[in-house]
Amino acid sequence: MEKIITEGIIKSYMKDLLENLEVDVVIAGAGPSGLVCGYYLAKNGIKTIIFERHLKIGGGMPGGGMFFNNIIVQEEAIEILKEFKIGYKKFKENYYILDAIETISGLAYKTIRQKAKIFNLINVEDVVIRENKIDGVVINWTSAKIANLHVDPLAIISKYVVDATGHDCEICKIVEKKVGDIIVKGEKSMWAEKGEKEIIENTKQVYPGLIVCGMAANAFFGSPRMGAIFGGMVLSGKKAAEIIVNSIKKGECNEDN
Ligand code: 48H
Repeated sequence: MEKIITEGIIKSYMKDLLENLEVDVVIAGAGPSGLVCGYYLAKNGIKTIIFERHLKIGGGMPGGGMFFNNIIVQEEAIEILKEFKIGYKKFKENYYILDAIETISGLAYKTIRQKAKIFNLINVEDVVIRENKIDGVVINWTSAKIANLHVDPLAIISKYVVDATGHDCEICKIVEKKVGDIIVKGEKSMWAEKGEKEIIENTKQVYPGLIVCGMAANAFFGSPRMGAIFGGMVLSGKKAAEIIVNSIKKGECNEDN
């Protein structure tokens, strides 16, 4: 039995990896915005994988606000949550209460069922660049990073990379540091209304082949944080997917990797 368990896990995982060496979209980060983005991409037939550096998926959502694991979502994002069949209760006009664990579980479940593959425990540590376009990501085991081991990484080729890494805006910072041409302004202090409004405008392509969404979008453009309200995160993930779907349909991406 032990041999069957080991063989099944290794063979199936290797198959998953080998099938995803070249994809349409790589998303860095399996928080709420990255999951929603992955769901809508996969729903539109775009081959999508998500790398999450942690053991668990969900980013900042399971923690709710200061460990109180409920979250607030505004009316305009409820349609998305209905699509994921996530429960919600009206709190006040325009504001709903959701269970943070149910919400993140629901987002992850439907995203995976839609066939956006999530690889956890893998850190995106760099990008692949060709001329003036991001053409994929450079990955390594999170454990190698934690152990500070000098182990060379591997690369995954993609038409688009989505930075859904949250407050740290990590992929954009890598591009800022190594490629230049972009500047990460850094997130500002809390102002929920402004942060939630600007996150939608901030969700866009910031460098050829690189889209930023979720909290990373506000960090990139110097917009405020907003606390444990998540309407903006899911709307931003959906918008990032729409940008990519439209662009791929128009044939705007570089096909000759
Ligand atoms: C692989 C990585 C890497 C990397 C990071 O933080 P998240 O939940 O991000 P969003 O934008 O989907 O949601 C933000 C929200 O959770 C939040 O923090 C809010 C609303 N804050 C408001 C406030 O005022 O504080 O998820 C990002 C995910 C995490 O799971 C990271 O582990 C992961 O990205 N990640 N994965 N490679 N280089 N960097």
